[in-house]
Amino acid sequence: MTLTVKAFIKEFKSQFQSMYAYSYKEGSTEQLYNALGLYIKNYLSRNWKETKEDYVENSVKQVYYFSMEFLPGRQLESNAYNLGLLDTIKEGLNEMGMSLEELEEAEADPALGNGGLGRLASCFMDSLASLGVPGNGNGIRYQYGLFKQKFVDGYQVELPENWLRYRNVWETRNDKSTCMVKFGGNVWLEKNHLGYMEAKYENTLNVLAVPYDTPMVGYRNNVVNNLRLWSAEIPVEEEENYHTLEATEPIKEITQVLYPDDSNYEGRLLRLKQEYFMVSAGVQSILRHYKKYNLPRKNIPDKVAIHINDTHPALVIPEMMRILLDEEHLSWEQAWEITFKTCSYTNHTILREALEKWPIDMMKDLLPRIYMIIEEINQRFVDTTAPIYGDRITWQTAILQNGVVNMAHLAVIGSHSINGVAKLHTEILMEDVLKDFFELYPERFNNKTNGITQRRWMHLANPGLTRLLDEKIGEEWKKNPSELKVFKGFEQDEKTIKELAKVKFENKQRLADYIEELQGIKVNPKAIFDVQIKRLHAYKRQHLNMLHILYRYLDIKENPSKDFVPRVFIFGAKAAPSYMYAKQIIKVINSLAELINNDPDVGDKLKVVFFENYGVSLAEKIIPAADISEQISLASMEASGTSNMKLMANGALTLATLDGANIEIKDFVGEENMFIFGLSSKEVYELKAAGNYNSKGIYESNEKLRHTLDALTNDTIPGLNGEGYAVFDSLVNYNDEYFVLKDFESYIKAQEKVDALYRNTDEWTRKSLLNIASSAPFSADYTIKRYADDIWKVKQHSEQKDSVQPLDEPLT
Ligand code: 26W
Repeated sequence: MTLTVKAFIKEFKSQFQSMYAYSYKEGSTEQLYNALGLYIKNYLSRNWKETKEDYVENSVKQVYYFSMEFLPGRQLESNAYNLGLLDTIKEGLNEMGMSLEELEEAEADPALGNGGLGRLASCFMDSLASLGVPGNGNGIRYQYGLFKQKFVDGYQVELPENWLRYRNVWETRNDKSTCMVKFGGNVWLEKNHLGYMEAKYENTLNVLAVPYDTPMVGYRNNVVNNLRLWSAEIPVEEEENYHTLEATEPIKEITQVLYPDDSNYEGRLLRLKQEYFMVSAGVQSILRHYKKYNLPRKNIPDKVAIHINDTHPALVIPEMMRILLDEEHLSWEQAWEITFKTCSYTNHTILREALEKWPIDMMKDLLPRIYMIIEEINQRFVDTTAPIYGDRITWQTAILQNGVVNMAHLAVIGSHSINGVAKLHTEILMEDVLKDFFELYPERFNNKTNGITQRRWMHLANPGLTRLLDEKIGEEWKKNPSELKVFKGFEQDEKTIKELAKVKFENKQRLADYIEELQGIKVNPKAIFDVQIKRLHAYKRQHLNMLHILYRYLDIKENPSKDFVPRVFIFGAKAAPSYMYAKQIIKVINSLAELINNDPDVGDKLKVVFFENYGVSLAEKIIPAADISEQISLASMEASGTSNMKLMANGALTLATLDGANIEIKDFVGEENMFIFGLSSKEVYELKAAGNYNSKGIYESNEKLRHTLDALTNDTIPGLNGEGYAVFDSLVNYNDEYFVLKDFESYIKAQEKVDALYRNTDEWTRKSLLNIASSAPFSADYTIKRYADDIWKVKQHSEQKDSVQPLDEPLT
């Protein structure tokens, strides 16, 4: 049944009235948004219920994606869109004198993640539902998301992100499905009257895990999957023991705030509590649900797949063992076979400092039974591995080493599948980071290159481009992204090239207006919009970008009559609050921006915009307007990247090192349609192995570079308090860990090529078109199809969906 505009208006009015007891005409934007959100949630609730029932009735295999982070973005528009209601709602709102865009701004953007890993989890949720794959998310309902970033005098300041302040219309608290999670205390094993070993606990801290469920709506297929986020509370029956507010703190703090660190592991007790809390509640709830299938326990792996998103949820493995041993009374061998066949693991980073290692003492105190099980897993691993492979490899791959629990080793030993997130990254896992394991278990390793959902990142973020594509190649690409390649046929079509250029220009105009409104900076929409949006980290090399800007600024000042192609550099990046160097880089970029944007000699030739508080909603505004996608990490360091895919799909040309998925971008679109520079990953490994890198030597011998670097310390940039020195020092005096100086020259050359090409608008747009047309392989639908087929062995269940066709050129 399709919803008419008239029916919508009537139902919306009554929805509003039932919530607020006055007319919608009196409503605030927040209230109107809440009413609309709840209206949509009611609308989809039947499909939500039926999807759940359908899965149980048909005993289908389900996948559970365990992740400490999800970054869903705003859900109003995407839910309305996937349900096929968007146009009707827009029209209805207009008739009532409102606009969807305006109401949408009242929606909080749930920042329950740090960056790429969390956003990937949410793209996957969208694809699972859209493909009709029975798949659920499992995570934490943090009361405070990733901090809100402000700049004060160019410095990053962190403010709390209270995203739940005005309620969250999408979630449903599910008191029927709570679980109890136990921490600390003493544990021992005792034979019970049936002769089974039973785990006995005393003095534990009991925490009630309360699930909040959020619908994950499939694209026009009536499927609604579930994202389950857990919140920690005091068990009702223990409430009387908590006399003061203070006493409740240790429980409430568990799900209070997201750790704002990515790519850096800190061995904090609270984080370990969060990990176990989420894992224990998730596994308990899965096994309880499995009982509805009325099947023997040995069939669990036929009906359940649990995915471990980076090592953060790796305690799934001992937790599942605990339940199967202590509560289901299976033998170790039976329990292990079930656990191992159920679990799979994705690695998302090769940075050593990001790999989790928990102190044994901490684990023992907090999770005594879990630690006993980990010890046993480790012992059995050592006992079976050492006789075959010898002591060296066994020692290097053990879970318990030097007083720590190595979580990556636990995840690898307990999972039947281990994957990286881009071809190069998987190779590096096999040859370097997890090399010894690759020798033990080659068959477990596989690659699954990341993907993005076109629905959010093209259809909704870029309606202009979507209309153009619909008009040129029909609408089939929306269900089947591989159809995008048909757009290649328009490469030589002058009219299409002009139309595409117009779409991009309008997007840039819109972003320019937004920049002016937000920051008061006037930027020329005819300039090249050069975009780097991602977490701030030295390995991602925002400071290389900064050095090029500085170099260009000096060039403009010294050569006033030279003809420059106007450029607007756009940044969005948060730094981990404790990451000093990253914060210093932010300050340098901001001070440099201040200098450049206010220098009358510069004018339109150069502008620098650093957005505050980068996140999903901002990305949706920036990406459609980008001309250049900066993907300039030191080769080998970026596992995959996903902004590279979003920017490509929106017609930006990629300026990149051969790192992560940039390599696959090159394979699909061709080297001639992007700008590649810098060391290859092989060269990086060789340079590291040789051990003779000398950044100071480069500084001394390269005049251009020296001139630029000196400007960091000679008061060229006003407002700095030593941050310029800090960057200079790390690059020149501390031997430049990420080879910024080594890649500087070739980066500058690549940037010159960018300018030269931009002078030829049609040629530029033609390449932009080829990028859009070649971006289909990075659809998360394909990625999820491969996870479902190769790793999880789950089927596309729903009847209505169109089965995803494999690509012509598979990424394996
Ligand atoms: C323990 C602290 C911590 C927290 C988060 C360490 C590491 C992380 C994440 C693994 C960091 C992350 O988000 N990695 C990114 O994952 C993306 C999705 O696969 C990739 O595209 C990025 O290249 C990778 O940096």
